[in-house]
Amino acid sequence: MEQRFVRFFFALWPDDRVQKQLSDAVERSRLEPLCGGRKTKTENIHLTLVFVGEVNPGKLEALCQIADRVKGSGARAFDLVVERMGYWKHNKIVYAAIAKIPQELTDLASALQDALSTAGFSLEQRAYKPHITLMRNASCRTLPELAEPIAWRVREWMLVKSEQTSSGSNYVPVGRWSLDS
Ligand code: 2AM
Repeated sequence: MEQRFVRFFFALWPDDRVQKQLSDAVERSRLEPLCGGRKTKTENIHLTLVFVGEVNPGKLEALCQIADRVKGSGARAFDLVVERMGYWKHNKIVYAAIAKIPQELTDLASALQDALSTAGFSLEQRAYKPHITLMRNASCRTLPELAEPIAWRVREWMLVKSEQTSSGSNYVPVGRWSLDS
C-alpha cells in the first residue's frame, strides 16, 4: 500500500497568554484591512526551530530520539522579546521579530539541524531566520509599531505534525522536551 508522508517541524510554542498578546497586536494594528491576507489562527502562532518536511510517519521515533539526544546535551532555557513586526515581500509574510536573538536559540536550532543531518534527514540549506508568522499573503507598505514589547519565557520545545485541511493548517504536538533552567 502507498505510504502517506507526514509533515513535521520542531518549534517553540508560546503559551496561551503570549499567543493572545501577539494575536491582539495584529487586531489592534488593523493589519488585515491594511495589508489584506490571512491572519495566523491564535492557537497556531509559533516559532519554527527546524522544518523537517514531509517524511515517512515511521520516522517519528527517530525524530524523538534526536530530540532526546539534543536535550541530553544540555539545551538551556532563554527569554525572547518581540519588539516589532516585520514584512517579507518575497513570501508576503508579516512576522513578529525577536529583538535580540539569544545564543541559546541559535544553539538549539543548530543542534537539532546537525543531529537531523547526521541522521540522514535532508534539510533546506536556507539560513535560519527565527520569526513568528502572523499573516500570510499580505501586501504591506508600512507596518504599525507594537504598542509594547511582548516577552516570552521559553522553557521547552516541541515536535509538531502539520496537517493540511480545507480550513488551513492544523498543528498537532507529538513530542515535548524541556530546556534546562
Ligand atoms: P513560515 O511560517 O515562515 O511559513 C510549518 O509550516 C512551519 O514550518 C512554519 O512556521 C513555516 O514557516 C515553517 N517552514 C519552514 N520552511 C518551510 C517550508 N519549506 N514549507 C512549509 N513550512 C516551512
